[in-house]
Amino acid sequence: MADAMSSRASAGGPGEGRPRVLIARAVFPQVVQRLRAHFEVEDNPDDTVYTRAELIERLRGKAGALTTGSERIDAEVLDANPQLRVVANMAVGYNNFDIPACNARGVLATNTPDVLTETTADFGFALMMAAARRIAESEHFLRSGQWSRWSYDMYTGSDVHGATLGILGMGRIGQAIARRGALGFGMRVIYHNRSRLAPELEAPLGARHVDKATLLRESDHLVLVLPYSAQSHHAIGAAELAQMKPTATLTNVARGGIVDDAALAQALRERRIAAAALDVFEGEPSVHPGLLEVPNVVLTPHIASATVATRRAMAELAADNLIAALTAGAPPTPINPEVLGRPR
Ligand code: 8YV
Repeated sequence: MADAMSSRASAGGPGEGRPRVLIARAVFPQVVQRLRAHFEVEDNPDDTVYTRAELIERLRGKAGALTTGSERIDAEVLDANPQLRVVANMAVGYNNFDIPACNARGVLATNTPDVLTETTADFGFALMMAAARRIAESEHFLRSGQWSRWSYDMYTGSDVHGATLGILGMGRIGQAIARRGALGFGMRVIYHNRSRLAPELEAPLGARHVDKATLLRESDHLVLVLPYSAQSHHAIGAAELAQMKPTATLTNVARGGIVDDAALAQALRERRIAAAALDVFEGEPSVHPGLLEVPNVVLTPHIASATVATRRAMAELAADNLIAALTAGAPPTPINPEVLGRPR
């Protein structure tokens, strides 16, 4: 195929040398090298988190950018850089991209689905188990030298095996978590999703599609795996937490903002649910102070996809997308393929 986006405004096109790209955060040196074989690359080996103004400035003259969830790409950024043709997110979630703004300007956006599904599901399951079995809380107790004797009710939690696993957002990662629960731990799986899974996907998991109220009411362990959007903002707030069992746990490996962190901190403080496990936060890397004060929450710094192999696969897939979009070929995982080949 010819240059996948040859009809776009020129930015280092034929006759002007190789396209210029920005790698907005530090990534594997091998991936930087790979991109250097195709492009004039500005990378960020110090891993500076650019301010908005700096991001806009560094994008000047760039035809493409490899971004992470830290970089917001919206109308202001795109209008300041009309030569930008493709933004390749090294993440499956793309709530940092304003897709309508990209569409309106013919900018291709890509993400990294699939390569992180199983790794993220492993971590979601581990967090859920840590909350249910009070692993982090009891480790802090031991490390702080408070363990002087055994007692029958010391750090008793709730069982995972045989319990009801509730999943809000039954996409690829939700299904991978459901598989772990149903096939590995004999859990009963219920889920709520905009659309019901095909029967051939539900059947092997024994998964039952329920309304949100039933999900909240019946889950022993509720795991959130839905994309963030205006519609999913505070999908779990005080009203939803009040519908959960007092023995239930809540795990979020999706995005900050899906849970109302202030309401959750209060529910945990008042033991209205038993425990929570969070890998993502509203306004991260800041964490709501109320969450830092309560013992019954496991807190991790947005690392659900963080294995060496998976992060490498994510970076390579983002690079595949950039290379295909700016040289020749079909980007493997476009978010808005409708802009491909469209003049702008
Ligand atoms: C990333 C993620 O680590 O893929 C996602 O959506 O949340 C994580 O895997 C993070 O967004 C950095 O880009």
